Amino acid sequence: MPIAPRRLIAHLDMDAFYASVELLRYPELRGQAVVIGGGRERQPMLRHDGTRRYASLRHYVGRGVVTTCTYEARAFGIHSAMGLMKAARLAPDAVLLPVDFDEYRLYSRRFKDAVKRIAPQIEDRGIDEIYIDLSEVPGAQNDAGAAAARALKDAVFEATGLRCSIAVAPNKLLAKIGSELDKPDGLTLLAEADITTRVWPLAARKVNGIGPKAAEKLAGFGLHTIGDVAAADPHWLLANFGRSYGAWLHAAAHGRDERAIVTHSEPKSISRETTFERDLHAVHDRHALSALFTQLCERLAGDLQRKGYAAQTLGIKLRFDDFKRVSRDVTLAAPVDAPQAIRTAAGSCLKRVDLSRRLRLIGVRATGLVPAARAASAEPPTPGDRGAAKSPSPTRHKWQVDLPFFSASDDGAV
Ligand code: TTP
Ligand code: MG
Ligand code: MG
Repeated sequence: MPIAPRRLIAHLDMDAFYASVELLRYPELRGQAVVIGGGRERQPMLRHDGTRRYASLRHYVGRGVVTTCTYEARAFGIHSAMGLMKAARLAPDAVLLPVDFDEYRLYSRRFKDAVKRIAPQIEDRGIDEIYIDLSEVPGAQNDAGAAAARALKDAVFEATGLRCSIAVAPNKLLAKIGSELDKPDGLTLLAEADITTRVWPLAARKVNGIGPKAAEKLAGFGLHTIGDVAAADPHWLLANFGRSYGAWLHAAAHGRDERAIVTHSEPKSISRETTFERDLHAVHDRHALSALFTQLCERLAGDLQRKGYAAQTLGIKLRFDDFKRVSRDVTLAAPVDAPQAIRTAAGSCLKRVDLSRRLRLIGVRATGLVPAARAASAEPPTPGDRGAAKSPSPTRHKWQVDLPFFSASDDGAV
């Protein structure tokens, strides 16, 4: 019998993710303290001479918080969730940029796709982080995953221009702790033998699963570091933190974690959206808009069919030239996955919106997903529809960005 390979689990987390994506389009800000947060009204202004004028933190008035910031801004003591006015006191000259989730989602997808081409076993943990099972990646067993991790960092940079930090460890718990040890642009190998020296001195809070409340309670007993928790009597932990959490605390502090990489999750929604390069008007650009809308519905149908789902509810999302957002949806009598049925349903939503302003973005979203097999009796797919699902990605229209996003936790934040 072949021996099972040693588990090599990596955790990858992008460095200053939203801020780094912004620096790709505003490279002149590299090296500066840049804070992401606040509303759209702080869009950089293009001057006549082609240079840009950025909002600085000093003029900020309001209750907004820092979403994230560059490492240069962190040097002033600024961090995520800090009030922008407090941040302004620490670094008045820092540049303030608004958040642009669509852009971050695009880069999130790009870096994950780049990783998957090298190591297909990944667990999505949110917009900027993933676990990766390197156990069976060729060569990884020879050097504890060092070369594979280096290759992943290079592939992410190649695909996105962004840096990330990776740790490789025997399990998810240690990998997650490890990826923070050498940020930014880190590559950390953490073995069981390193637990006492590298993990035990860290604050208990660094364990993913010890939240602020548990950390406070531990501190109340004088347990501050992971090592303190590891040294505590396991029976005492059970008595004070409950059987299940107490036992987990003991195991976690000793770096034990058997959880597998979860590579699949059922999607809650599948959607397609397009941001136009110039804003379009429902009447003046009717033909272009109608063709794009139909194309989006066809692509959504292709996505649904490829993934094997039919949708009970179809919705649209629109963003106007003043950045106002509108969404509408409709729940159907039977789930659908055919392009024409999706176009009809989405079209009925569009009729319920005042379209007097120009549009920046249009999106179509399928929710209430059911496995297509269960929906098949409601609407048998035509051969043409299935053909569309198999065809490669259609060529892009020159002024269109097509962003598919496929989310297990989409909350319909339209
Ligand atoms: P993080 O990975 O926690 O932070 P980061 O990528 O900005 O920086 P680091 O180099 O330390 O990893 O979060 C990823 C993104 O999630 C971050 O860029 C912005 C967003 N975010 C919030 O919206 N609110 C928050 O409180 C935090 C912590 C992050
Ligand atoms: Mg990050
Ligand atoms: Mg993260």
